[in-house]
Amino acid sequence: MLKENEIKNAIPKVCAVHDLSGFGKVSLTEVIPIISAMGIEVCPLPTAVLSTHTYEFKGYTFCDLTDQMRGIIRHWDELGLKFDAVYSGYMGSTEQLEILKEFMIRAKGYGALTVVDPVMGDSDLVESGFYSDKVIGMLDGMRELCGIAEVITPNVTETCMLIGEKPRKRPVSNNMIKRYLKKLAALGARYVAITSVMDSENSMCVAVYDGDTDKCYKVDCGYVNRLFHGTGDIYTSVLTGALLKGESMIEAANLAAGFVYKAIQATIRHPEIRIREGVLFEPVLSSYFNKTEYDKRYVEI
Ligand code: PXL
Repeated sequence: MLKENEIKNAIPKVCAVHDLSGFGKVSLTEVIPIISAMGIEVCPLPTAVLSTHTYEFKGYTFCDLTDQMRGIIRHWDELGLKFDAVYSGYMGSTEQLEILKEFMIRAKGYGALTVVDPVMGDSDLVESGFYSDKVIGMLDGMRELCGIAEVITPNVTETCMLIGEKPRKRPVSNNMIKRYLKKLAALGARYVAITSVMDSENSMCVAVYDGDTDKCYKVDCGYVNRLFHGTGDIYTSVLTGALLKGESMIEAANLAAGFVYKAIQATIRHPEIRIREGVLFEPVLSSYFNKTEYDKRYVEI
């Protein structure tokens, strides 16, 4: 459970540090609608503006906003803004990691929840060039950020990069999952969720570590034999919103997995949607957060 903080906002405010990609749903085009639908205000601190995200698109535009980020933070400081959470994703440069580190340490100091999705790539995405030299160059900075954040949500590839191991052949055994979780937690985070874990030939889960109870879990995501794009940002958005609303780590992780599952089910009804377009979460948004009960998708491991 989150500790009491000294922030006095009418409704919780999340500062979302992500890029804005105009087409192909990822980052802010997912973070803003999802967290808003959970009754939480989103204040974007954009890292870059792109015409599309970088997976399976060629010739996309990329406008780095490093200098803007400094000015935005300065203005917010003048306004005396305090955030209930700072949640980061795709970063445009190593310099931005330094800016974010300082910003997060201050936010943590006044009681904000800090969430880092250390977006660096996925082995399935290597061919797109996303897992580039630039990304490799950001690894040390991402690792430091993961030491500052209370919640981190890497995928399996990012996990291996962060803990300095070669990505293994899938599927990943329970013992291996627990080892990954503990090694990630040793970087400094209290709560860890590893996304897109293939735990058997035909099952995908999110692996969760809750430092409050020292327990590890697997949360079932439902298996579909197809790659989906932008699901990591959807997952961490719901997780962040649910933690801010007072859910325990495992209940927040469960709620997030259920949302991604439903968005994927909505997407596969439209085979004309290409992977790079992202998933159809919009039809799920209006009803999902109004329910009072959710399927239990997790087991302790
Ligand atoms: O979180 C995924 C993501 C975010 N932003 C950009 C990306 C990607 C993944 O491809 O390219 C720009």
